[in-house]
Amino acid sequence: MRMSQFFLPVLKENPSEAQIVSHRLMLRAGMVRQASAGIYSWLPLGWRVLQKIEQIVREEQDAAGAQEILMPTMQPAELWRESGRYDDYGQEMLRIKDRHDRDMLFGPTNEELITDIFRHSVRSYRQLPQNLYHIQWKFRDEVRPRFGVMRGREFLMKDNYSFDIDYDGARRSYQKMFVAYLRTFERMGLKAIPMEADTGPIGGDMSHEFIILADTGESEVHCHADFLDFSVAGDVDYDSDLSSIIEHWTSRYAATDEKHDAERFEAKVPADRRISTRGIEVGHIFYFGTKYSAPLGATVTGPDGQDIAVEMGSYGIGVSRLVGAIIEASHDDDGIVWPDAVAPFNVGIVNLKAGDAACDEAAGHIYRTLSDHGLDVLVDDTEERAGSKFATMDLIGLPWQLVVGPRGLKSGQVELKNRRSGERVELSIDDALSRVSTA
Ligand code: 5CA
Repeated sequence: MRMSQFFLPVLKENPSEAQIVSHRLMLRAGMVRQASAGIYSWLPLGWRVLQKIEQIVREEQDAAGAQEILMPTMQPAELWRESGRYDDYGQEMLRIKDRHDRDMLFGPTNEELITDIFRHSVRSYRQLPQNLYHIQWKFRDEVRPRFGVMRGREFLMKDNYSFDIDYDGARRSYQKMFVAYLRTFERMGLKAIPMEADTGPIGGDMSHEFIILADTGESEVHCHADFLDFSVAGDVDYDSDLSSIIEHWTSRYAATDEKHDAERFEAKVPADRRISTRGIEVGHIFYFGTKYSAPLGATVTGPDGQDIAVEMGSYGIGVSRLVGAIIEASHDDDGIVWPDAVAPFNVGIVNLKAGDAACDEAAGHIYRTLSDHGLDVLVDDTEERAGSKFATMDLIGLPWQLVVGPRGLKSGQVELKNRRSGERVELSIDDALSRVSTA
């Protein structure tokens, strides 16, 4: 992509409405634009990141055996009356009437709709287990939408729903998602810590929130420092017994404020290993048994011919919130520092003298070679001053910057900068290309 043609409305000044760094940087880097309180348009740079995050989520869901579907944003109120949540959900639910005066709503979550799909499609225990997910916009009319995409009113969520014949099956489905979540967040360069959590309006009796530690997080959290060294990398066989992974990740104290027990915390965690800070909830998983299947009549015929209400769980990831959460976890004074896996482009080429034959030729050669390697490349071919080009590259946070200028080219050299470490080296074009494409 050429910067001269790219829709990248960067802001030179700090927007006054932004209270936290991720919101400020997303606005400054031209990633999003607010349409109304808590509702955003995603511009090309932001949309690219959102899609990369979505793709990681999708791949890890697929690997864990979930299947992708797409449910609508608009839902009929009747289903929510069947579960009893139509009135319970209160003002957070956006209620709409269609032209026939029928009550509709913009889905804040999908337990009812998926249970309706299930009860019309599955009859026998032999068709279980099932686990279906979608990545779809949700609407919650939050009292205080704030911090940009972190607490929006319209936001993108991956939500999935598991159906099992009994508690043991449901527990296995829960464990698979627990592990899939650890892997999903780790791939994005995040340290997400599973913490025992309250179930809130979703209900149920087994629940974990996945929390990124950050001063700007909305909830207070307490955990053991050992978590910072935990990892779930490597192959996982989802058909094997996952209990040992779950035990490892629940072996240390970790709780959000609602579940925090200061006495237990002090008893279980040595003083120098206690972390009490704030956190961002990027995922939340729930087991709630027959809370929806019983009232909605989602039953299957069991082995003995009796009807059984299926055991369910639901699992959410805040896909759009993750864009903000990743920036909170990874930025410096100059701008965003994208982890490779979610960067909007892998490499930015700064052509210091656009229009100069040698510079254009070298920048074009580098661009084509890296693109052929499957990397996403943005080339700054504008006539901006060098200082402003560098500032924009740092602001938008691409992992690698390759600076092509007339002076260096005389000796066949370009400058390669690593955005995260700040390290800069002068290299031949070939060496720079192989360094970036093998990184
Ligand atoms: N049905 C369940 C799981 S599928 C559910 O709705 N869970 S939730 O309410 O915890 O939401 C799942 C995730 O969506 C949260 O962990 C959070 O990361 C994200 N999320 C929730 N509310 C918002 C919001 N207002 N803005 C941005 N992201 C949000």
